[in-house]
Amino acid sequence: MLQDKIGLVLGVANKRSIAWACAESCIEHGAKIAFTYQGERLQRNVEKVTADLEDTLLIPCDVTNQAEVDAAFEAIDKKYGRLDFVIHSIAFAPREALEGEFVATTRDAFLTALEISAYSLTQIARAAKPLMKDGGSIVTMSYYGAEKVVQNYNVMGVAKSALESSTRYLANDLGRQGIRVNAISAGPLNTLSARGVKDLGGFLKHVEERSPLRRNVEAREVGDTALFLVSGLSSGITGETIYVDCGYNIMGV
Ligand code: 1JT
Repeated sequence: MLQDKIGLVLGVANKRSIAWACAESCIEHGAKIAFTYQGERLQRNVEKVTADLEDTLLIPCDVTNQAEVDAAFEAIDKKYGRLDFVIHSIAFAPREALEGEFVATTRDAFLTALEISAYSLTQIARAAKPLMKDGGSIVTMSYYGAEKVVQNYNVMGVAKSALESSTRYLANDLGRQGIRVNAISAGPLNTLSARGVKDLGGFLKHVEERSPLRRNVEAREVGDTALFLVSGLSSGITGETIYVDCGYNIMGV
């Protein structure tokens, strides 16, 4: 399905990462993928996870450093000369901001969360645009807290709202170039990022009891949806947020 396609995946921290599940699904269907990482600690992890892949490219890319972002896309241009899809799976907020009351959010925590978790999509889309010569597909990761209040999700909810809205504005701008932009709203997963979350276990159990499928989503299912969104199967879909959450979001009381 993705033979001869070149993709970029941002946000692999280890084998459990949503970004890695997305990469695996795309690789299984023939894509070649470049990966970015933030900092030396994650570099070693990404090297380990991708050790068996051929024709890959690992590039440092801290989105708060524009020079690094520019260099990353230059490296992709140099090696492949083009780009067909991007999977953006990065977010950050200071740990203290993801507990207690939202009203306590500091200016610093707010700006950091919005910069890394929302603005980075626009930054990456702008850099990817000239490389997407035959059109392309950009996919980002959101969460239900963008739309409804989820205890403790706090400033990340505000950042994900901005991310979903950015997805629509980018889809409008880039549509005339044949570039589609969509978000996946994934159910909660036990990833490295989620480790920091207070009572993640209780939270996963809640979803298991309430979601129509009576279970939590698997990373592989999010990966397969990303595969669908970067493939031609979804050629008529852009600006959308697709829930991959075992149906949790459709429930009222
Ligand atoms: C971040 C973190 C973004 C955890 C995230 C996230 N998007 C979803 N999760 C999992 C999660 C987090 C909370 C939650 C439910 C799910 C941590 C690092 C920063 C970025 O609340 C019930 C807080």
